[in-house]
Amino acid sequence: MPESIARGEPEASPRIEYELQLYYWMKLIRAFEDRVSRLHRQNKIVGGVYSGAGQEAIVTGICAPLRDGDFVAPLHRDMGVFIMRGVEPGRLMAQLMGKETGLSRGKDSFLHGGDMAHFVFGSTSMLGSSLPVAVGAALKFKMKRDPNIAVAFFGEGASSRGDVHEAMNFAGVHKLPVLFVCENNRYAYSTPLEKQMAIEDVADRAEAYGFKGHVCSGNDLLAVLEVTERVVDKVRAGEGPALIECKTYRYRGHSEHDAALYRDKEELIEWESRDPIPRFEFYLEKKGHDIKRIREQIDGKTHQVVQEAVDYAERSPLPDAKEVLEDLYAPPPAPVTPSSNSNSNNGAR
Ligand SMILES: Cc1ncc(C[n+]2csc(CCOP(=O)(O)OP(=O)(O)O)c2C)c(N)n1
Repeated sequence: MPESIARGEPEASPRIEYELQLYYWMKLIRAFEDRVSRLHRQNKIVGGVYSGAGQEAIVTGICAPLRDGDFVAPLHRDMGVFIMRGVEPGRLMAQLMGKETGLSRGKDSFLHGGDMAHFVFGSTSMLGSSLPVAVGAALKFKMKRDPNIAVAFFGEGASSRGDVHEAMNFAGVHKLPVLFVCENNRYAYSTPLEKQMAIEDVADRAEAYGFKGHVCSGNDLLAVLEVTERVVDKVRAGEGPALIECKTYRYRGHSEHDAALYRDKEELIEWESRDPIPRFEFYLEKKGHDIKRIREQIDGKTHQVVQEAVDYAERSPLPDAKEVLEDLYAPPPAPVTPSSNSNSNNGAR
């Protein structure tokens, strides 16, 4: 979309075009998630809805510098990762509505619905268990000398789980190309940060596993982008894993059924005043853009994209009951014959 905005600005440089694209992505993710929250109230969504509203700068700033073929394991709050990695918004919406055209053909809610065509692993119910999977992908990249990297998102709540530590330890020992991203939004469901961990920064844990931890404001797109661009280059160059902790806040409850009464209203207002979208608009305006015009154009476009996604999902059929047992298991591997086995280590696996 921003290419067309830039057409009215003949002097636009690739960097300006890129920044407008980032703005578009943040706005699209917010519009998509807000619509999903409304659809949930209309009883049109299957399963829980975990809105990432307020955390768009993290998903955008982390995913923008990635390349095709990089493996990403999002957390349950990261619908934006799918959008950023090129999954069609209509298919994502169909997944949320449990339709045949969704990522898992109507067999799941948003949780577990990955899209390996775009190298996006579905978020797992079991908190933190996607990190060892991302580390496995990174191990494969290293063994095959593939220049891709793996990215694993997790919350500060998940960081208290054993899987997370095992994954980081293994990645540190083997210097794997994996970026760990902690979206620290201060609450794990109703558990506040200080009841979750005895230290201030999750990033401090990285050092114990032999790599660097970085802290940035997750509500400042430019801050997330700056540290990600720098760190991703090093991870890709074979310098081993890294951890980026983004300090942020979620606006809505843990999920749509949670009124979040355990939070102080003042605290929410304070964080809303640090919203990543107006913050980036301020930056664009100071750089000389006509932000009112850009906002209008982008709002029009994001509304259209989201509406088309909803229309597509609503028009799509529910899955046929006959398919209920399809796609549950990977096809069995081809049988190993003595001749195809001749190079193996006495058949040992
Ligand atoms: C192992 C495990 N324990 C508990 C839960 C229940 N649960 C689901 S989400 C959540 C809070 C997660 O907090 P955090 O990891 O900080 O991510 P956030 O939801 O804040 O983005 C909890 C406790 C779970 N799904 N898995």
